[in-house]
Amino acid sequence: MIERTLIVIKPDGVRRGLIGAIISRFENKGFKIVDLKMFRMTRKQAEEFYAPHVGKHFYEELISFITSGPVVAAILEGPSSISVVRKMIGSTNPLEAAPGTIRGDYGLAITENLIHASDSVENFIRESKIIFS
Ligand code: FUP
Repeated sequence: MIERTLIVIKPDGVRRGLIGAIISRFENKGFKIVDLKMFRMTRKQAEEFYAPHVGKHFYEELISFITSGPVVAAILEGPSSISVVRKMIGSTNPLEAAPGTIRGDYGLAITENLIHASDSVENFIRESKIIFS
């Protein structure tokens, strides 16, 4: 099924000059970029975005990291994009992410793990409203 998903290249990915390398993977795979935006998340946007994680031990660190510099958000379209893109980014912890995935190839830290991708249609709708509306 053709569907859309959201990716966010986090501040570490932008700082390290990996925007092109990361976006290329999705283009090379065949996904269409239907929207693209570089911006810095406000604290309010970050709190809405990460609302499901309120109260977790890493929450404050996550909010301060995601607002620490610009991010690049894109909406990708293609067959089963939500599950395929999740596979391409790899496990949350880059130390456990398989080689060949983005986190597996570029990351070593769980908070600074380079990229976010929506994990369900509901979260795609919720997250893309926060970023693109
Ligand atoms: P993911 O869907 O793979 O991005 O991971 P989660 O939604 O479970 O977590 C969101 C973000 O919280 C992760 F990208 C990184 C951060 N996090 C931590 O910093 N420490 C943890 O123990 C778990 C997640």
